[in-house]
Amino acid sequence: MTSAALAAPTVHTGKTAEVAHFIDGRAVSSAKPSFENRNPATGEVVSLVHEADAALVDDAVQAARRALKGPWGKMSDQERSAILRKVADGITRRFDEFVRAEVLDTGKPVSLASHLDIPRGAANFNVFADQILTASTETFRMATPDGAGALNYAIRVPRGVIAVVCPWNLPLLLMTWKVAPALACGNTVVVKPSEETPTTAALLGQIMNEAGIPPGVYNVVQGLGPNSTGEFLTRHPEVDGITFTGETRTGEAIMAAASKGVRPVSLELGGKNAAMVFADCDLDKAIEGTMRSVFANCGQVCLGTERVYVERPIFDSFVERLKSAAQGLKMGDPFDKTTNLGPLISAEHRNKVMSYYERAKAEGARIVLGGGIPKLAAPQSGGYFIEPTIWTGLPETSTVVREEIFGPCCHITPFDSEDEVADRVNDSPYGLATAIWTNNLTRAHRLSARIDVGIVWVNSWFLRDLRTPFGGSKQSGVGREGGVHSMEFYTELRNVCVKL
Ligand code: NAD
Ligand code: 6OD
Repeated sequence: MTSAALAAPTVHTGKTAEVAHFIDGRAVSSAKPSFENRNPATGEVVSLVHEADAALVDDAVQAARRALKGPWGKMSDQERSAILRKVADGITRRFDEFVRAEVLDTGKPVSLASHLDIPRGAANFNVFADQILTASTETFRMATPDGAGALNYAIRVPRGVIAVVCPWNLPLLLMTWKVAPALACGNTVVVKPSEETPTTAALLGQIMNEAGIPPGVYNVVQGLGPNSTGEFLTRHPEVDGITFTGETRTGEAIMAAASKGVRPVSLELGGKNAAMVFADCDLDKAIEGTMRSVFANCGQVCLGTERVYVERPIFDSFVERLKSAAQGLKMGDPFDKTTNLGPLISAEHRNKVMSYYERAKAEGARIVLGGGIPKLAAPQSGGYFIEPTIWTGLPETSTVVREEIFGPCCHITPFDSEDEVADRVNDSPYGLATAIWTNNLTRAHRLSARIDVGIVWVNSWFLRDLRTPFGGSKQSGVGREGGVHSMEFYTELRNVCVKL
């Protein structure tokens, strides 16, 4: 294993760029890059990515351990908070570079990357720079038999080295959603970005250095999951906690890895989210919100809607209006500002989504729209585009109504009563999010308490104050992150009792 410093992970230099690891404050290479990173919008190779073996993962974990004992471990909350603000400023300063890297890695429209992914990457650091300054713990003055009493209070201490394992759908946003609170609380991190989207995590290493984050506090190891970097990291005995976002089955593997040594986990997993559209809703707003929740990021959003339940009196008009709006989506070059539907992340993922499209046909769905692969001009003809698709007519037991597809598609079912729709929505192994479209706010409150999910939106979607708890119930996850809830995961509470 060589550990030579590489040129900073470059994006689009003419010759194929290499994406490296970032360990102890510098870019580090493996002996050679081991896999290609393709632009999903064209299928062309964007970069060659290095893969960390067990020894390199150990280097990163040891760097993170050393950094806990260095200046980072001695800094006040105020000092860390100020540095995190510089990280946010650094992302904003190099905004275009981050946007370009994210668009090349994911194929997502530039409008989405520049309005959501990259601004949220910066915002996550500012939010937790604020949060750490208001974190508090309880203190009790207690009575003792001798009358002198005792002072019993709690302090928060960093958990230690945190492994951060990330998916590909919102790479910078979801990674910083974990890295920012972990660092705010005084931990050090080793990040394992998705093999599909390695670049922005590497680029963030440069920002960390510029902002004054000491070497070893933020480390990145590139590679695959099982029998590779992800598994080496999550099984590493000197990792003190694991935070993961990704598929439920991977979450199970990570939970099993964490059981060795009894390490805590925070898991943000899959979903099969529903929308409930009542006849008394503002239909224009329900169509606009459902369009976003089904098709944003080409349906590759864990919070996205794949099951739509519409009250029978407005069922036909809702289906027609959603179809007509979806026909207006524009696929093509993601760097074109008018493109609003990008490709899926990979050929493999498109095969998976296509298998559900075929399954829907076989199960007897009525195909309202789409169902196939579009014909686009070069170079997008080489990309992993798929048609936006709407189905009706399937029973609740069918595969496409039960399983997470993670593509630009939904099934629409009519319903006749609040009880019926609540039971249907709850009949899922997942419990991440739901959207309720109604002007009857009493009903909205009633249903919000009844639907077994982590997040309920009423007449909105994806809207949220970042101080509130985020996470899922059932197979959609374990734990909550956001605001003070992140503090709960990224710190240990230590009880101190002082006899007076
Ligand atoms: P994934 O589970 O396949 O991969 C996520 C990460 O885990 C990758 O970095 C991968 O390399 C790594 N990994 C895979 N197997 C591993 C193992 N055995 N040990 C350690 N690491 C391993 O998920 P994905 O395909 O990247 O993302 C899509 C999924 O993520 C969807 O199911 C989606 O619903 C879910 N997701 C959930 C949320 C949420 O907040 N609940 C957010 C985004 C995505
Ligand atoms: O907004 C967030 O903080 C968040 N975790 C979003 C998750 C989106 C899933 O794809």
